[in-house]
Amino acid sequence: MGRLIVVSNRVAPVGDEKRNTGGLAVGLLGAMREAGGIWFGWNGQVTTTAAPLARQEKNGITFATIGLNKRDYRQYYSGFSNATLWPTFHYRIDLARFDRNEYAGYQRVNAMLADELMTFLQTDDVVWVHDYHLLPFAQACRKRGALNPIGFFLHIPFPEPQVVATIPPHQELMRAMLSYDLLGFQTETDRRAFLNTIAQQSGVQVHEDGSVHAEGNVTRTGVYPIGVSPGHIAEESAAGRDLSRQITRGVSGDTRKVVVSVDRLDYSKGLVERFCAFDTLLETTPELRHRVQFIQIAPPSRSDINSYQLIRKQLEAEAGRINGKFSDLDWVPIRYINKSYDRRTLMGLFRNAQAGFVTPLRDGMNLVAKEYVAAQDPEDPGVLVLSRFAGAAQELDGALLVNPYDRTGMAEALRTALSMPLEERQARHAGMLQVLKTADIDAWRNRFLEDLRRG
Ligand code: GDG
Repeated sequence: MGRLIVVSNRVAPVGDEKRNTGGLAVGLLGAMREAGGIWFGWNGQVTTTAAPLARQEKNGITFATIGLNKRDYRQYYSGFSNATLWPTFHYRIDLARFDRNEYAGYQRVNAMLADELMTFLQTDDVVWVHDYHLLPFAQACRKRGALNPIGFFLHIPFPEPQVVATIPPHQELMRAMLSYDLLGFQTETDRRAFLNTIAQQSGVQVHEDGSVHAEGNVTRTGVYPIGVSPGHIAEESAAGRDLSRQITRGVSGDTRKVVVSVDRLDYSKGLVERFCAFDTLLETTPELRHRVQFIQIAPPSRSDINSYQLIRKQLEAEAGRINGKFSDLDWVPIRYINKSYDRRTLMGLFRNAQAGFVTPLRDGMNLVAKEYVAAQDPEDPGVLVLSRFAGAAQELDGALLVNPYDRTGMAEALRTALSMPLEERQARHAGMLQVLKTADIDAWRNRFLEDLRRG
């Protein structure tokens, strides 16, 4: 079996694996370890001068990383990737901008990464590329002569054709995606949207099995919902339970119910709408005041982009307004926290919370929803309140599904969650846990890699 080369915008930092690495990184590291693999991509640093590719080995995996200079970072990362593709793919064309120079930078960095890859690519290597930063990466590799199997997995949603069409070079981008041998999506909805886009905008033939035939090349498509490691999470949550109790004791007391949310601070996660829903809950259910504690953990992300600074300001204002309205000497309804915690604490916090409140406006999958379910005590589980617009909603049918644009509906679901009888909670949780165990992170990567290798 040839080596596995994983390519992603960001390579997870080497070391400190146990404490902080998320499920995705652990799943990918496992696959690379099995196949003697290489993880290749940006090291997260912005440099003033060009830095050569650095290689570091750990536990049988090579981390091959490179820095980006300021212009590349601005145009490729903050620009076209995160100010054009990210908002558009999350249906926020109101927040998207297009700048030709940024697009040129995006293409330039993809070409530069392909140049680097070619320096160590061997003929029997299999290449697995991740996410929207790298849509034209396979095309750049093919231009440089790579004949290897190259697969791509899109972690975020794929939008409807009319939305894709708002990106000026959309046809070029869609064509470039057809240089991949296999394209993986989180849900059937995403895959369908991609195939419709290709059929409508490129005039390329789409076959019934979901493959696309263009210029002598066949690109297969598939649905691979990303999963978690329920076994690991159960261990982490049991270990983190006391830790998280100590942290929350001061705020939750013994009788208060806890509602928890954890998201990167991103406008796609529906945080403002969620805060408003909590406001509505307290407004319409006075008996819950003093009795419920909402903990929102939201580590800042992409904070040099305007729309991210704006969402942060809006949230601070909302948290302040709601807390000002309802707080008492012994109770602050919303704990809004802009920092990150280690994984065990987080999983322990999930386990101690009676409701997981996961309400993105759009999300490719949403791992937090799955982690919340996996972290519960099966004997006394909490209830997941989940947006119907998260990919996870297509699998987690034991959740209370909500429309994140309907604050009254969200408040009602939260009320239902907080008063749900034990038997119903157990039944809903058992069904969802079974789904998580069957379609876990190992199954996700094995299915994708088997399909890619099969060719
Ligand atoms: C993209 C897609 C798709 C969060 N805060 C802390 C922390 N986290 C961890 C969570 C979870 C991960 O980060 C976030 O994953 P999500 O899936 O919720 O969201 P995105 O970052 O937007 O991920 C998404 C995903 O890719 C995978 O395909 O599901 O739809 O947008 O694991 O637990 N981890 C730690 N401390 C924190 O404070 N340790």
